[in-house]
Amino acid sequence: MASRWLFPFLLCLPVLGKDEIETHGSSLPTRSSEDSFPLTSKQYRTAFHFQPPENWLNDPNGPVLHNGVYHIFYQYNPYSAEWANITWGHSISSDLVNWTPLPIALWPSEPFDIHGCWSGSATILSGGTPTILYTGIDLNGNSVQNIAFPKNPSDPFLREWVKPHYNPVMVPDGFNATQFRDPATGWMGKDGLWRTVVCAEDFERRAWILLYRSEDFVHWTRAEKPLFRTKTSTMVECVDFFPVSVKGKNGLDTSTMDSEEVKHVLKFGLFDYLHDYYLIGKYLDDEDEFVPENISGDDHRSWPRYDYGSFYASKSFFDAEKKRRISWAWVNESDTIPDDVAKGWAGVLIVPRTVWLGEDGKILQQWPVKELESLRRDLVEIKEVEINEGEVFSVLVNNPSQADVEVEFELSELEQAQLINSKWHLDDAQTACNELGASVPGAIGPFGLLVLASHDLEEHTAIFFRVFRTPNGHAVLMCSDQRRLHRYHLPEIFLYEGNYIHIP
Ligand code: DQQ
Repeated sequence: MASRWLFPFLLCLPVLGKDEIETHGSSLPTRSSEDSFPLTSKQYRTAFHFQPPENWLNDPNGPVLHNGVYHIFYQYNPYSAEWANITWGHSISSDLVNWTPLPIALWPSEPFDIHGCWSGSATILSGGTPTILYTGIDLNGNSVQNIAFPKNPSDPFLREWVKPHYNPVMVPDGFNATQFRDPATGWMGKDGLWRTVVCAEDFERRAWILLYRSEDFVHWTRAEKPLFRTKTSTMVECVDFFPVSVKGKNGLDTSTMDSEEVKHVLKFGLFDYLHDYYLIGKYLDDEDEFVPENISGDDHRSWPRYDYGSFYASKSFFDAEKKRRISWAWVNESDTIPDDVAKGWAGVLIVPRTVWLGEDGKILQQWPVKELESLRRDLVEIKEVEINEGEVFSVLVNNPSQADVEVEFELSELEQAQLINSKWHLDDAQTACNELGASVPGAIGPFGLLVLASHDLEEHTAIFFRVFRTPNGHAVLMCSDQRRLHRYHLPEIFLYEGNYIHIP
């Protein structure tokens, strides 16, 4: 870490702004949170993140690149801004930045999906046409897996989808019939058989990731051995299973098999915690066995999170044109149901990210796709500002509810950092973020950003850091805290979040 200044300060990006930059001591121009935009204001819609023109969105489904067109499907309520009447919304793009909404791809209409078309995936079959596997909630309220094909495979936008009458193609035999869902993108083994995995729960409420095989992608047989099982949560959701290269950032086709140069990632959401976790390991395709390397026991608290904050139900795909793997996820950006209904929308997707295996082979790395840089304009550049303890440096920009911020903090006197002790929960950053918050003073920190802040700072989201000494070097605790949002209605687990970054 560079050593220059000690920065026990907060940098503030307010919600309301003019086209100017102001530096203040501890006093800021007053404007109370009461003056914020009305809830229904378009100001709160996103410009960088994907969201449908109106109504409710949750999980990203079946992302795929087909003939130069990116497709994103998503769990969508066409009638209202609350979770109900779930269909597959559909949008397309040529650059992952500008999206065109298309007609809904899958509607509940048949006995095998009449109560909802839930999450699933797209797989490009041997002829080059994407095929959808999705969960249907059937007439009895049970979960089954269904298949759907493009009605006209030569339509460049794949606007219409057909659900063959022979559905369902997988049923929850021997498992809890209401907890069986989210089929992953298929891959083909060296034996020429397709595989997919599906999340399930047994009658003791333990989570399974079931493996299925098929010759034709239509007739599926469950393998005796699951790909994975865990007791750390009840159901798991939205499984994603994909290969990563041990050399460099290039993504790999989902059917890339076991070799010295390939590891596999098994990602799933834990239903009890609403967070996505991932395991890295070797997939021995002869035996269809996945051997995780980065975990030591069956306890999610020691497993790596895919990301922090409101991030769930992620789903990746291989971009064969640019040789990269791209990941999407759902951000549960919502208020109370009446507020969501009043403003007419709820839920966005993360900005698409390229994902690859870090050099140490132990963690995934992610970065927004390059195309997003085209959204950058009205650059505000501030260099070398020194701010003293307790001060706030305020940056007021033109369209302040959308900002892409790059900030570097340089710290001096790292030796001042407190030695970490059990009080700071080295293994449990979330508890540390909660207990320390943004206001408990420390030797180094808290310092960081207040974003979406009202001028009086009554309302804000804090993203802040603390530096500790550890027996092996330093640890930076990174936290976000949304407890000062004016009208939040988030589950407690999303309100404060954090992660320790270890620096040798
Ligand atoms: N959302 C879908 C399910 C999935 C859950 C229903 C995860 O298929 O398990 O909208 O957010």
